[in-house]
Amino acid sequence: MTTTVDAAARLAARTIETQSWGYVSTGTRFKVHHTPGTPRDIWEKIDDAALVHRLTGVTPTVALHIPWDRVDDFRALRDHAEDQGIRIGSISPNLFQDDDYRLGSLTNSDPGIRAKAVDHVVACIEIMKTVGSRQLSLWLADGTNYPGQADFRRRTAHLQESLAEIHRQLPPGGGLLLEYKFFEPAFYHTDVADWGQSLLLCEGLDERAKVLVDIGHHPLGTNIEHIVATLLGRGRLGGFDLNSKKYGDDDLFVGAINPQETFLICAELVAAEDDPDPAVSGPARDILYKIDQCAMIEQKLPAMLHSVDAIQTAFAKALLIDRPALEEARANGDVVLSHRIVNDAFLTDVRPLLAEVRERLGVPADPLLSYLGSAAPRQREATRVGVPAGW
Ligand code: PSV
Ligand code: MN
Repeated sequence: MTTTVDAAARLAARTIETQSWGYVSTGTRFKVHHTPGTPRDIWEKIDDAALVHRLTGVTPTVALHIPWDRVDDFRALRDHAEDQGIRIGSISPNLFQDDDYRLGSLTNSDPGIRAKAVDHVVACIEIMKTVGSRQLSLWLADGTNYPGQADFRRRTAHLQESLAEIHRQLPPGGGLLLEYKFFEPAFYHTDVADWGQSLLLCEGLDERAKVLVDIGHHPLGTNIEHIVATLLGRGRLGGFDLNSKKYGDDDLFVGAINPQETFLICAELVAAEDDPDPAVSGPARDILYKIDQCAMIEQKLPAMLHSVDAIQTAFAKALLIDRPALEEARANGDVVLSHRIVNDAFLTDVRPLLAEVRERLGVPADPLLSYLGSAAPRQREATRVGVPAGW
């Protein structure tokens, strides 16, 4: 079993990436509600990401989405982030908000539209080089709405070819993370619908291409921790979009609906990090933990602080699983005891441990309450007048 001192050190070193679009006004197709203090542009989104890092000590990078976060001078944006103690993290291209992509982007049967989509992603790779980003985080909205609408195999072949072209342009040390989602906006078929399809496409490239798991992108009841373990076993789990869901791709904050699921996913990750086989532990220690949530009616910055805390809570519990006892119970075929040992860790109150971690990091013991009790919320509301940023 990991001692609490080891656990505190590991928790202090575990970093989480927040996302620029988590700080702005988002909503459903019915209504976008604005909340006071919302950033008006990418510069203010970075200010909020930096504030979250100052309060938590564990969120040193912020993900960008292009073109939502496009600026004329990305070097200046990089400096703006670095001046405040954070860096720009993964870059997400946007292949879903251009009329040309109505029938698909990288899968489109029109070579001109495929080339346009590839060019956009390559432009994002150029941004990666300027800002010093290591990961291209790619999600495709491509799919069809009706049976008969298109040829599945031909679309997959186009996609594989487009990905190979993109992959060749990655900067040294850069990786491609391919996210899957089983529906929405397409309702009949999605070209990268599940982890297996994403893995097959990644295996058609070299080891720098890995699968990204967005927690909300699974049918209800899916055993996500099993998917995570499968990908870890292949060394192809590259990252997460962390959030939670009750029904569809709800993008609620992390752990809100099923904290046990978050914990069980973390348990697989910790087990892989500690695996004696370096082919498993190596890639497991190089995973991007990105938040991908949308605050629809709630305050955005507190929602982000809450998610960071929920992720740390789940990892803290996972680190407390008594592994030797679990191994023994499993070896004895003791089903009830095996479950009991894992559940004991889940039921442990890790708030004192997290307070210790935060003391090590020199940040408030409770970042959310500290923020809410500070002058920052009112300052942000007073200074940020005008139109808040959205999608
Ligand atoms: C798609 O639903 C997704 O999860 C992708 O990660 C996008 O980049 C993000 O949401 C945009 O909101
Ligand atoms: Mn996502």
